[in-house]
Amino acid sequence: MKVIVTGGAGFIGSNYVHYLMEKTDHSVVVLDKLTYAGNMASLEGLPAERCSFVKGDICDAGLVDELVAGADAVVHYAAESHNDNSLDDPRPFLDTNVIGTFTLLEAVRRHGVRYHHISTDEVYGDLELDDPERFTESTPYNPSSPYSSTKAASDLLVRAWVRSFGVQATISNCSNNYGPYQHVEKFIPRQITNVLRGERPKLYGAGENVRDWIHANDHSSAVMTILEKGAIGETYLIGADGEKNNKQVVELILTHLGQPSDAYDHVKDRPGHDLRYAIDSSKLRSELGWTPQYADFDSGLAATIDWYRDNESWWAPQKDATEARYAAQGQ
Ligand code: NAD
Ligand code: TDX
Repeated sequence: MKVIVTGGAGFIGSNYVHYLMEKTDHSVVVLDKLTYAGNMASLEGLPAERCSFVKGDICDAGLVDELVAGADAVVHYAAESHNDNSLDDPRPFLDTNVIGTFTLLEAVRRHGVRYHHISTDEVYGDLELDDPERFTESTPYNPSSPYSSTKAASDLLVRAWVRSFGVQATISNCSNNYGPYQHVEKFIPRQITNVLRGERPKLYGAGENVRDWIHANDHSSAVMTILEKGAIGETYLIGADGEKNNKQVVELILTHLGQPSDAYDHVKDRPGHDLRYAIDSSKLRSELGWTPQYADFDSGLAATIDWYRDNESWWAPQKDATEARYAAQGQ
């Protein structure tokens, strides 16, 4: 197959491109605008005969039409992805996450191309800490932030294009990813690189918010499984039973890096901060036979810490500007 991967120079998209190169014989065209979040260094070393790169915007209907016409499938990762940025300036989230998805849907509709839509568990809102139910495919949508509301909007567009126009699409909603190539603005890389630089980790509020962590490689294998075996029109939740509160994650990072586990600072909380996300991925496991390989968060985290220690040249160019933005927000 020839697969277009939008956002393939970003964190999860680049992990997926590496995964496809290693595990399949598909060829890939990466379509990426190279915003602040895109990094060509994340695609270094891939075989040029199977993996090409197009710099462009998913809102550019002419370019998207031309590329989709020659493809067998589109896997759509490109997005504005950071909640804190969406609170500061929502507009790019509307453009890329909503209009960009619309543009891709129109192209796959015209050319009859298979489409997989990458989304997030944040579309379901948040849970209480002691809520016995986790998110499932039938949990009502209840997004909190400009980011998650635009992702929710994009999911609903996909559902409408399946029903109204017969587009051959599937959707996945995944929990929080960690692993190599994640931008230092995000929680885990921010704290690892702070400690590597001799700075203290920064916890929003009390640090009791819970995220359900999955290694990006397991996200990739789940998406590959859905692309191969998923039923058209269906939504699949992806998660690896990795619930931890933020304080626990920071303590683990500090311990792995040989620091006292309480050597962190509490900083100003995120407005509207979602309390807890938790995924029930039974449907994906029972219907499509998927299982995560990184069942143990602590060893996946240790490998991720090693990657950031060994790849300072990848993250150092973004670190100062990212921290300056956080400092301006009191975080
Ligand atoms: P990221 O911010 O690291 O990467 C996004 C990529 O999209 C970048 O390479 C950027 O240059 C590109 N891009 C942005 N706007 C574009 C545009 N208009 N046209 C073309 N390219 C554009 O994001 P990520 O964390 O890798 O997330 C990828 C996808 O996975 C997103 O759809 C996100 O909603 C979803 N997701 C992320 C997580 C997570 O934990 N990070 C969890 C679940 C779902
Ligand atoms: O410095 C920090 N300190 C801190 O305590 C940062 C950057 C974050 N946090 C907290 C906020 C969250 O509770 O850590 C948690 C994780 O924060 P983010 O990395 O910003 O992720 P989150 O807001 O949970 O969203 C992520 O998962 C779902 C991705 O960024 C989204 O793209 C995805 O949809």
